Amino acid sequence: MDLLTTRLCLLLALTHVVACDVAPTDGVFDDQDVASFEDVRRQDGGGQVAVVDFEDMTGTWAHAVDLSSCVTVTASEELRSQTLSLVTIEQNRLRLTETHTVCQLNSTPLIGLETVVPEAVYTLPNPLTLTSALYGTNIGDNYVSDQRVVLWGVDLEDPYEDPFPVEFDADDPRAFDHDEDGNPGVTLKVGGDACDLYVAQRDLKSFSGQLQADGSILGTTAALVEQRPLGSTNIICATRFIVRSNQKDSIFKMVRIDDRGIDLDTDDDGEVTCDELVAGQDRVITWLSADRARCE
Ligand SMILES: [Ca+2]
Ligand SMILES: [Ca+2]
Repeated sequence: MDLLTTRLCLLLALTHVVACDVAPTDGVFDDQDVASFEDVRRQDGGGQVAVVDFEDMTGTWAHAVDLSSCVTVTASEELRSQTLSLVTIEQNRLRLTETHTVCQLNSTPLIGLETVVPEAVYTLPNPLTLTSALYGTNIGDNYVSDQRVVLWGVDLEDPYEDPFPVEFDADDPRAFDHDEDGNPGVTLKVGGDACDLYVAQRDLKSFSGQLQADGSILGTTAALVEQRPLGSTNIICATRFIVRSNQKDSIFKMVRIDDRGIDLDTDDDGEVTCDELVAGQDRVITWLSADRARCE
């Protein structure tokens, strides 16, 4: 196997997250005492929000997910998948209704190459709505969300409960050209121009954390990502890999970003946009670099 092929095979592992072993859970998160969270607290470029108030969270928030997975080929490597979303919250006592818009989606490179999810793909399912609950409104109280589901290139009657097809190809009536590029499913860019991979995917995540003194919510993410290849421009893209999710190093953070928060409305039009959030993301979270030590 030549070097490029080896690299591509490793890279393709990133796009075949078929066997994450952690199912989404409604359980209350109670263990943040791990190195990754200390890193985030220490490196966080954010500041104190204008108002720390968990009794009235209605407004605009940033939602950052820094998901860790472990890819084992010859050795175990960490992949971090980093999603930044804009969230509008409506609070009714201890219940929150959240509407999410994905603004940015990046993955850390593996051996210098990366898989790119085009903006035309990650902006497809917007907006996403889910509910979440507070177990109190004091610092240290818990926050737990329902599952957030994102479907790419597949039509399921019940996106949460229907089994994801095990055998699945481009002729399956449940598969469709979601990003309307003329190819089945959605198209991911692997290793620059080396390979276009067409996939169908279901991404289920739930979030849990604790209310922080700086007005943010910090916790972890449980993820179950199922993906099937529907075709590719290069035969080696058809190789299937298994990737293990790593919940203990998967971080979730929510920060208020309207004028009661860190105020990312830089043009003062009364609304925080995705562009303004992306420009100000260093004040929301410091994304971690991949570190194979987390996967040993
Ligand atoms: Ca397509
Ligand atoms: Ca604005």
